[in-house]
Amino acid sequence: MSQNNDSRKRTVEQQIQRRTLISFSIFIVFIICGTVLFFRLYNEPQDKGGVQPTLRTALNTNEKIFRNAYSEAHEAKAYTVADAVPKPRVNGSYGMDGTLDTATWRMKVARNPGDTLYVTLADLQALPKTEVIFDFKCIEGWSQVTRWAGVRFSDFIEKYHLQPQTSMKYAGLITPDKAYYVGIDMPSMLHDQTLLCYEMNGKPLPQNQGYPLRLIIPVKYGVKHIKRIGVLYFSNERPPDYWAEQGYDYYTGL
Ligand SMILES: Nc1nc2c(c(=O)[nH]1)N[C@H]1C(S)=C(S)[C@@H](COP(=O)(O)O)O[C@H]1N2
Ligand SMILES: [Mo]
Repeated sequence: MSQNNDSRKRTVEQQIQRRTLISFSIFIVFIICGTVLFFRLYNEPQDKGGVQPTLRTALNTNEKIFRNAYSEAHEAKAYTVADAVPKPRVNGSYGMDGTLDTATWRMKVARNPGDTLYVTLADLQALPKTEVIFDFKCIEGWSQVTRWAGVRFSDFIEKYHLQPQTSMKYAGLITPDKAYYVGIDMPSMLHDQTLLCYEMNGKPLPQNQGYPLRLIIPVKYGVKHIKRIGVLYFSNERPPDYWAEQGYDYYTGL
């Protein structure tokens, strides 16, 4: 009887030992993996975006999952005029120095190498006007319902016969002084809520919100809504992107 008890006791002790050993081994494996990953990241040179290739691979994998999970035709939720805030917040002023004069401003569209199209504000206003009211989201964590109008990017492409250019993978946009720039995948550019925008709350854009022309692209976070567009071009390579170079995700889709 007592022998039986003893052996049972030992079994329990053995079990405890066994479990302790397993937990400890798992712990060691985690420590080793963590250390290996740490030194790998530590020694890895950063890419142009200041991000190590291992982390960039993770960001790009996230992008693939996002792209597959969200159909290209999905619409950002639409709101009514009454939902829109009267004085939208101003955020970001790179490439916005001084005031812009539309007497000399043109949007330069790099159609082909050595073939540039110059588009005035009046040219754009002559095209059909589309209004978009949506929840504008900044990566910094704020959002607000805002109201914009302009020409749908896809309408602009059609009227200016730029369909061949849209077979490229990306569009790039740059401020006139080249200080702010974004790159955007073509399906998002051609989305029917994406605007070359010249009005906010039924009035011309204020200078600090992109006068005379900005991008409104509700399927993306605020960073991609470039204010004061100077140049539009097309590319199969990812165009340089201001915030992607600071380590943010390139796609920044919603
Ligand atoms: N030229 C330019 N466009 C820009 C920025 C900027 O710094 N410069 N900031 C971006 C960011 S981070 C946001 S959230 C939105 C803000 O637009 P708003 O000032 O109209 O609110 O503009 C985007 N477009
Ligand atoms: Mo932002």
